[in-house]
Amino acid sequence: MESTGASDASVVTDARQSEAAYDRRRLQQWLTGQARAGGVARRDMLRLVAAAGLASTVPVALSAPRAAAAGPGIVKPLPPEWFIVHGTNAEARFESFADTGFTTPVSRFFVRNHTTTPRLDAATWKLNIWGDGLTGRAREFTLADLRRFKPVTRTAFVECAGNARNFFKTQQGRAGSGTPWTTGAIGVAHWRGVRLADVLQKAGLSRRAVDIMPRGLDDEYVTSNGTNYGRVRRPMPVSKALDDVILAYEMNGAPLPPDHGHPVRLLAPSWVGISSIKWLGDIEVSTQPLYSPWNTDFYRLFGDAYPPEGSAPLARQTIKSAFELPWNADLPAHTRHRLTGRAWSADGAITRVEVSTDGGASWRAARLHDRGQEGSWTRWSIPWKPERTGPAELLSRATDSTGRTQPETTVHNTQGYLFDAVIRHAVTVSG
Ligand SMILES: Nc1nc2c(c(=O)[nH]1)N[C@H]1C(S)=C(S)[C@@H](COP(=O)(O)O)O[C@H]1N2
Ligand SMILES: [Mo]
Repeated sequence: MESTGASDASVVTDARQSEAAYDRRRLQQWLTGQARAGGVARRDMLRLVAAAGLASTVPVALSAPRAAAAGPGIVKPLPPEWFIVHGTNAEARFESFADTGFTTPVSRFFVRNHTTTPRLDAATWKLNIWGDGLTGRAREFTLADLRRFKPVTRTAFVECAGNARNFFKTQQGRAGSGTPWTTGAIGVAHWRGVRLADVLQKAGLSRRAVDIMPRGLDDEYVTSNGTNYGRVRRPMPVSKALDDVILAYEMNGAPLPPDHGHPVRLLAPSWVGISSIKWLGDIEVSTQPLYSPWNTDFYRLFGDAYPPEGSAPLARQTIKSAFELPWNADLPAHTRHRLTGRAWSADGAITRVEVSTDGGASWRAARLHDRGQEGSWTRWSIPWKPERTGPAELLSRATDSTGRTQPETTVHNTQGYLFDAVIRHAVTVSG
């Protein structure tokens, strides 16, 4: 059935059925307003999620004990000059991008893992596509099968929805829950693979299909308080799936490395990072809207400015810019410095980056070094010769081809997603 090593097909089927039943129940609750996120109903819902993830419903091979992972459970080396480790995740030091080219080398690319990087064998891996949104039975594809489709390459960022979350706290005085990323939960790569649209067509996509739910083969996600959310999975509308999403098996010209989804991950250009499911194992195709904790509890905007059930599920990323400078970098006065950075938007090409070296009183246009493209980034630079010694703040402000400019502040949301405000980068000018 699957590539998980689960030998007992009936166990896998049981798990699927119970999960499908759970999702149907969850959908009914959602539709009847019982599953509002926030308040008591939400707590009930969390209990339900926990119940649905009980070990008895889980294929044995998936819950087999693993050797305790050393460190964060990431395979590649995480030298401190390139990475900041946050629990099971590794943030890239944005300043270290200064000596990289346009794309982010695999060795520098941030890792966001809910659990640990699984070691999967490409030779036995299979993708199972199933659900009532297919015209016929479930279909399996090996890596060799996928390679028979026409390959395509997309140059795109993967960026966590929580990238820059820490600035909600440090700039706006109100933190969001979750990993305190600064600006390094992003990387840009050339992703090569095949169009999901082509594979779905081959699998027999029904015209009645509305949602797909890709799911990873990594361990079930269990929070520190014991809530089991099951395996990482997040629904996506068929419209996006058929548009520009690929099943990627190469990153920057080499087979996808373990930490980034080996052997195959989804790559959903411009969308929040969670949409790009790593270690892809199966895709449910459904004629009804699908729900998982990753589009109900997580990856919506909650808070004062939003309805109790939260915003619509997050889709596109936002607009940002950042300096390739360490925080509190020391810059000698009376010297001409070349400040460099990158700017990106999910909505359009970056058309302008302005920099302020006087706390936002005056702005100068930076020079753009790349022809911008939505869902990717543009490098920029600007000279600066500071005269006054002491602490200073450097600001960068990007504008994209839709006319959107980074605002001064971002409306707060409890989980600290989609920070898009101008970042005030502290430096010290030394004498
Ligand atoms: N199976 C699986 N897919 C996943 C995740 C995960 O933990 N498990 N994390 C998601 C999140 S939240 C992000 S931001 C991106 C990070 O991709 P990267 O680790 O390749 O940088 O992967 C997404 N896909
Ligand atoms: Mo993420």
